[in-house]
Amino acid sequence: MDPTKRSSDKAAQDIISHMGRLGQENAWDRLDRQQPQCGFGRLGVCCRICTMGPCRVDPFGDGPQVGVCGADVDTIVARNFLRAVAAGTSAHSDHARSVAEVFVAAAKGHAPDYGIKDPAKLKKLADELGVETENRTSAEIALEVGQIALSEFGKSEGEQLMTRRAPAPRRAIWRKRGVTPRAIDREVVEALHRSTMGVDQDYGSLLTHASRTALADGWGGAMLASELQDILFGAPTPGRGDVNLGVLKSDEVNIIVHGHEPILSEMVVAAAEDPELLARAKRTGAKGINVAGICCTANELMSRHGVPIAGNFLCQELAIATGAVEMMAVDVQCVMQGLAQIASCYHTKLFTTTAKSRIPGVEHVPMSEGTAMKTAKELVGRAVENYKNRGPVNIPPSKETAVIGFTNESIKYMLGGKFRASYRPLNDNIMNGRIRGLAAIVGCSNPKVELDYTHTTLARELIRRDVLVLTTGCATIACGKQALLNPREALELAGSGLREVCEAVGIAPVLACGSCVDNTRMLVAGSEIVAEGGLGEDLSDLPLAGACLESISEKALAIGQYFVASGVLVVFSKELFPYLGSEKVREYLFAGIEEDFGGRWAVESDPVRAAEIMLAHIERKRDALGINERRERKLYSMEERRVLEVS
Ligand code: NFS
Ligand code: SF4
Repeated sequence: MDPTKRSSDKAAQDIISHMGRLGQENAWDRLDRQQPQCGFGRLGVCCRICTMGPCRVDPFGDGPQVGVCGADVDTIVARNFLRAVAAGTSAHSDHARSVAEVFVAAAKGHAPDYGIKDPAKLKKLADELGVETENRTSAEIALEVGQIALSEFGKSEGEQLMTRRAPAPRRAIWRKRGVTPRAIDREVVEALHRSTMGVDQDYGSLLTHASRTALADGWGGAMLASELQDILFGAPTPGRGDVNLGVLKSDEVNIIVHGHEPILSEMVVAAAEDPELLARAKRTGAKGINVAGICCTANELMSRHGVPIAGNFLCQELAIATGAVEMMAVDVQCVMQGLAQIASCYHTKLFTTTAKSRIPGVEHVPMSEGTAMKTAKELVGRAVENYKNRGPVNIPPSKETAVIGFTNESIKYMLGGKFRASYRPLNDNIMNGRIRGLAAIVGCSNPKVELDYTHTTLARELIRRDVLVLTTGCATIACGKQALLNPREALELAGSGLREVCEAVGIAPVLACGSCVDNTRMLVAGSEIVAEGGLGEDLSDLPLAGACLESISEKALAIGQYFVASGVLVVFSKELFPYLGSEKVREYLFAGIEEDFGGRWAVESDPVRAAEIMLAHIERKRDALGINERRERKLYSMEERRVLEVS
């Protein structure tokens, strides 16, 4: 076990070694014990949808080529792909539904601890949804907005309302292909229905429905989650915070909130400021109460409150193994069951908090909107009480300062100022070539890949070549740990054109845009960049590409698919894309789909080569836009250039 092969980050290496010395198991060890992993599963060629199976198709030709029902390899792989997209969509969207429920409860006055923190954003969303705002209170507007949002999940007719934000040519493509998403739940249910035994057995139509399902996520559930969270908890604005395990404090009560829904974590942060609890903490000998986040909850909290980030997905067990965590409260998604095991090796109290997500042997403290603050105080109180049980601690010293909290609105504001907030300066600088294009680096951390290595290498490679990087999810945290979200340090690595623009407007070349549901901020930003003019008519015209090279989750696949169906090139690691067993599915996802939607998938595990693929795509888009000409005529003198710049 060589910790430098497991993580490119020093703090994680330290704790991995520490756990190794103590014989404590983590995700990397469990991955080792799973070797060799099933080759059929890795290619997506096995099916256990019905009890005539499980069936598997021999990808090398000697064995069976169809399942008992006669399903061929294309059907089997396409069904697996569709089911994963549907599961990912269900996760983001069920998260959105919880937020919408709290939103409605808050509007009705049934959730006294929550309120409308961003009335301006509420009004804007209300206008978009056709909700009357004149002479009405925020609560009245919010109630109607919340009810419309809730009906987006199960309405019996009509299309997803947020798709109206997409450029008109994009909406026309969706209509032509029959993939404009209807009710979110309906698309997920239809995905399960189509992919059950004996229904849709055409890989092409299965994959088309994967687009529709994913669009119900990106332009439906996930987008609503971001919108409603911003209104309830306040839209993020860029601010500073610290990232990495070094944010844990040796002399304070450390609380970690982990998961995805800010419903829980917002309250824990507020409860940790309670004077009575702080006094109790002091009485136990602690200097204070320190709350830190893991996974997407961390992104949500830092971008709204500057709460420090302890780490991304693979750091959840490591954080506990520092011995310094009094309490970890989890809600939904990306919470490893292995936490229960490692928590039992330390004094750490682990709590599940939502009815949807329980772990055997872990105490459940249900969080409900009506009594949220009371429950949060109880949780913080339990952490404070637990401080006295702490044994020796081993907190790695590493942490980096990050600027985080970029949104569609705040990027425009940074670019143009309060009164002229606009994408114009960005479009102009893409057109004049100082910025070559935009890249999204998103997603998870996977023990099959050296922790944080591909996200950060890709980010460095892209900014060096004058591509402005937008990042979300665990990739954001990876960038944060390696100082790429620190404008001063990251600008040193940026190409001269990008650097000049970033310095002029005061932003880093890597912009942290929030959690995974906030990928939808990029769709909105892209649509507004198109509307600003000069860079084509559709999202697929933009010099823009996305990558997720450390993906673990079905959610990442749903995100990838809605980017592709929105016209964007998306690169995943080859090893982490278990749908390569069918030649026809490969041909469609890597090429054919581009004719349908203007976007496509690519697989590449090496981050430098992935950057090349993205750059080639960006330059092709620039060529098609006709904005590369000026750069090619290199014979202008400085004077002539100045004249050109002014004209
Ligand atoms: Ni996204 Fe957030 Fe991280 Fe991956 Fe999991 S936390 S929703 S799925 S692992 S980025
Ligand atoms: Fe096998 Fe077909 Fe059943 Fe899948 S659906 S398990 S391929 S018989």
